[in-house]
Amino acid sequence: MFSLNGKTALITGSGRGIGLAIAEAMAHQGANIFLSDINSSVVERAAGELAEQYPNVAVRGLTFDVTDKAQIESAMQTIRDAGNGLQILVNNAGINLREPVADMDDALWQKMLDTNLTSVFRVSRAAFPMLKEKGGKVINLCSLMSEIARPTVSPYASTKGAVRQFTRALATEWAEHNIQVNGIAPGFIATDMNIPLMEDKELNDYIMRHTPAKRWGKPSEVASVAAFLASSKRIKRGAICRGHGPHVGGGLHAALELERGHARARHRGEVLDDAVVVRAQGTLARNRLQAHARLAHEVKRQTARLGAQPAVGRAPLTQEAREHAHPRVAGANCPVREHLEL
Ligand code: NAP
Ligand code: GCO
Repeated sequence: MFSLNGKTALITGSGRGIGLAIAEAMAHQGANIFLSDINSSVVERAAGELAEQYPNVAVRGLTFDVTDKAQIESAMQTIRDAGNGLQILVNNAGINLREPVADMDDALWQKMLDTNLTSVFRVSRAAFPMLKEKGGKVINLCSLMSEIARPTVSPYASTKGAVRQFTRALATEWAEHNIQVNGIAPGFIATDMNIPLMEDKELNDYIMRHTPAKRWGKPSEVASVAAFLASSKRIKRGAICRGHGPHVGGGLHAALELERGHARARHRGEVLDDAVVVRAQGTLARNRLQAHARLAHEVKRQTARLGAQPAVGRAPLTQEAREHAHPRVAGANCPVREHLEL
């Protein structure tokens, strides 16, 4: 259904992890693949294995550092010389060096900016002349951290937030060239990048507790979304997906969205649309409209009981209402909350 037959794809940072899974998924759909990575032995091994797995497509390994302009240009020349141009670019290469801001040196910050953000700009710019020849797709790896954060990931969250905005801006700029630009926002995916988290019992437990799917995501689950976004069917029609794309995180983003709503209400002690935020039953991933309907019903009950007029706008929660408020809203201690800024 989403054939990539005859298309050529470049996936940066695809010697392992999500990038390699994306290369496999696109080869499976018929695309010719340029794997690339900073480490030549990693990329040659991965390219050899992929070529064996998919003899019906052309697979080549390119060793280039996405932070090096000259190496980027040389890689693009190699792709140009191969003769089929380039129709799909996946800006996947990325790192996550975790450090509290107070202890961080400029070199670490700059390395994160160069690898996760500036590379997306430089590689996209270098690929543009080939992409616009026949129309194409750019897929940027954003992150759940494009929108939320936790301690020690400030450079990562900053760069992924910027990649999200860059994706949106580029989508508006390149649409006229029939190049669709999309982002993918994976949640917590089981790759080498996250070994330290999987080994951190408290954080791992928090992630599992707040992820409706109750497990770490798999690189292949991100890859199938990438193959869909790259699907040649939409290159002709002009994609319906543009700008910042799907979350792939087992429902964690949805769950945190609902928590965020409660946290904001608690933070401002605000009355929401005549509704005092009170105990909202149901799972965290419950559809917000259903939760609102429950809130409205509960408000009427509470208001009748308290004999108060439904307050509108910013009104502090009454003591009695607070006692009935959802524990998180009432400011109950939520030890894991300090991990994620909602
Ligand atoms: P990973 O397992 O650490 O793999 C990253 C790949 O990028 C590695 O092959 C690495 O090469 C390569 N790379 C690093 N710096 C490079 C550079 N300067 N030039 C070329 N290649 C470079 O990471 P991952 O989990 O697969 O993540 C892939 C992408 O998805 C990243 O952009 C990440 O931010 C994003 N993402 C990941 C998650 C997740 O939970 N895993 C969630 C959201 C977004 P080496 O093998 O030589 O180190
Ligand atoms: C971290 C993790 C996350 C995930 C992912 C979430 O340290 O919090 O590495 O950043 O990798 O990016 O979407």
